[in-house]
Amino acid sequence: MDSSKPAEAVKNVVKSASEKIADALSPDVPGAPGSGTPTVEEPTTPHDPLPPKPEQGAPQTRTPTGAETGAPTIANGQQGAYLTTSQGARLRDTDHSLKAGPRGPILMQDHHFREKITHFDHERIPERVVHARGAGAHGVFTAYGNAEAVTRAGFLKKGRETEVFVRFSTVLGSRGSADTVRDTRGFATKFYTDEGTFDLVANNMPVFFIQDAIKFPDIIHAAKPHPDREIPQAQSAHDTFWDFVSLHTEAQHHALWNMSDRGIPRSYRTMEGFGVHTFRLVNEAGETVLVKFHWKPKLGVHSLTWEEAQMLNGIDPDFHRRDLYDAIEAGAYPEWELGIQVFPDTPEETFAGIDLLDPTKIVPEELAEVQPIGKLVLNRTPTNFFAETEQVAFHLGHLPPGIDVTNDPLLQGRLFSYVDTQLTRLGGPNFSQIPINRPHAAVNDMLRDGFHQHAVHAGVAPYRPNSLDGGNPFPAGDAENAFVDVPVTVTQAPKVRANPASFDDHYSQVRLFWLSMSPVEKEHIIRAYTFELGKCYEQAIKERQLQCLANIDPVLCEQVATGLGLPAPQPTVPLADVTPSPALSQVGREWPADGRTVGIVVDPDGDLDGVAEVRQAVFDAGMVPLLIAPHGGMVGGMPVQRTFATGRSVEFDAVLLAGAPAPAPDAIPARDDKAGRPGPAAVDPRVLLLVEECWRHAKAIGAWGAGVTVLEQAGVAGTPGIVAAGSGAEALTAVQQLMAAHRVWERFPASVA
Ligand code: HDE
Repeated sequence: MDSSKPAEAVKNVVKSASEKIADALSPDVPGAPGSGTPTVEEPTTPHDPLPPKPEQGAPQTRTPTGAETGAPTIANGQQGAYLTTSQGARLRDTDHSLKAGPRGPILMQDHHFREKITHFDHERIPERVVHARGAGAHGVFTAYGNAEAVTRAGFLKKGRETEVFVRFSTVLGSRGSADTVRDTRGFATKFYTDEGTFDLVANNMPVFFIQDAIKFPDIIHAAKPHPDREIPQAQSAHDTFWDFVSLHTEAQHHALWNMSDRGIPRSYRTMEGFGVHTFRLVNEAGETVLVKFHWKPKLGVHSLTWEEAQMLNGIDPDFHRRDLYDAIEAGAYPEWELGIQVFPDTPEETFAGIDLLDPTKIVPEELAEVQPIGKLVLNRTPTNFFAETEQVAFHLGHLPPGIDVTNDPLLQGRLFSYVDTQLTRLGGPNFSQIPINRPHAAVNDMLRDGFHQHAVHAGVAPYRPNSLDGGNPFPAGDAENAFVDVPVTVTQAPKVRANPASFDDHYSQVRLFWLSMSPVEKEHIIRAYTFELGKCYEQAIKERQLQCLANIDPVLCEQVATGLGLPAPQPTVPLADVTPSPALSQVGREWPADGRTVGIVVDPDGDLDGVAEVRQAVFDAGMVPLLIAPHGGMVGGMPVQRTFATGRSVEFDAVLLAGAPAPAPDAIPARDDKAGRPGPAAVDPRVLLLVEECWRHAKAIGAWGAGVTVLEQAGVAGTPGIVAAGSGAEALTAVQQLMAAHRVWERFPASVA
């Protein structure tokens, strides 16, 4: 061990960072846990901490008050080659506590023991009361410039690039819950603009359950697990949720979105995002417009099937975060366009008769086009999940000059809640000084002291007016780009606990959403309601929700009632005469397949040259090929990523069969529940199961050579979306075309119109 040459030692233990980057550029599947390649033997040579993986990013090294330091981001991480105390004193041993003899009690004086255990005892912080489970990534937002006419916000000026951190989340489950539950998803973006941070705290659904923030504890208490047994985790298929939403009918619109395919996204990369509320923009001239924010994914909006979602909860509960990080690592950077719907800022605050302050309503895109104003690219994964994804703190009041709020009563309540919640979750009022939350703009706030104060404020006069600090800091005016509180006129009115009458319509837009769905999407919604209400215990709750469904649409109500074995009630309100909005449907268009996963079933005795060509072609198409073989290790010089024992259909967007592998030694057809049909088979039964599941989930399946016989044995040959090709290249081309539509729904004619 040569401790005088740590850099040299690094080389001996791990590949250098540049070699690793070269590796990452060569076709390789994502998922390597670290930046070095470990040796079998335990390393013995001290060296500096390994560099982050090439795809990892970290918050800039700003000071707590927003100044650039110029230090590399790894300066925030561990330093040096030797183990130290938190004060930097080098330690001789961390495996044995200091005892009164080898068999004696631990000594009170063991400061290292106490420091290590005490810190460990306090590693957890309260999880978010909602949106506890999330995954974050760094990226960059580039403005197109066309919003300059309506807002003075500098980061929306043409060509401006702004660093961002995005956190996606589920709402209901705890931090350890599964990713693919049926739920709304959070889509929160922190724009580190040079005029102050802007947080766009959005969801993947454009409406919310309630119209007034004071109801938030009610809906969340109803949707969270029952207080006595704490079940079910991370889902709405239970009595308290349906009890609340069937009584509080303004929740019906959001409930329908949750029951639609939007509730089970294929990926964070294939979700839309919505600011929900109406915001107010103000331009250089002081003119205002009202807007709704939209995120449009480059890959289109796609979902899992319900069976896939359920299977994934067991097979890969981290499916969405893995997909996000693997896509970034593979270079298939997730992309969205930010768009705005723009409405005139009239005293009524309505558009086409729709109340813009009612968060249970949308404005159909056919009535107000979504105008793209910039592009978001996520291109770096976090270096440390806790420091970044867990400690990031969003707040609707983080607004730059040019963006202001409206009187939406939900938005107004959120303006209070987000700071309040961070005080407990992040342990005090200085959460803005945590590295991931540090602004990229100069901070001069006169806020002082408090737990975990990282800044070292100079000056003696943190008050205004003062003369002792020469009057600093000074209020800014328009010329200095001060934040604009738009002087909106508030109509003289009595103080009341009441909603405007326009908030009373709870059904017309729910019907609009239902009627905008394609037949296959309607079928999924019917099944989702039937499942969720079927999981409720109380008959009264099912009947009450059926009444709500009758007020949305008779077909929806009848079909769900049939599944529940209950009579379908008649509507109690006139069915609204609405114009469907085709933009709400997810099917019927074509999208790129970047970063999608293609499983390739390999027979070690089959056409391995063909497999190598197809594997490369999948890489070249910007997708990730995973070889599925009877055993691990290598096949034909290629690494095997999944075996028949470890792989499962739900991981793949499409499957290619490059052979008809015979049953492997570990296949036990008669009793292995993964083995599929019993009895002697020419093909490994788990391959047949894979094909059957992919077929049921409407995925494209291609085969060539001996692989074609697998299609026949699985009984799927000749059905829509099944490709029997003459070569691997031909099979891949056909499968790629099918993947553009996401699923082969023609395989399953819908039972409703
Ligand atoms: Fe939130 N919400 N929310 N919410 N919300 C939180 O803030 C709250 C609402 C949303 O990844 C909490 O830091 C109230 C709508 C996202 O860190 C909390 C109301 C929308 C996230 C809170 C709402 C959202 C949160 C919990 C009713 C979509 C995750 C932890 C007025 C537009 C952010 C935290 C992240 C998180 C309160 C309604 C989106 C408690 C009171 C509507 C994406 O402050």
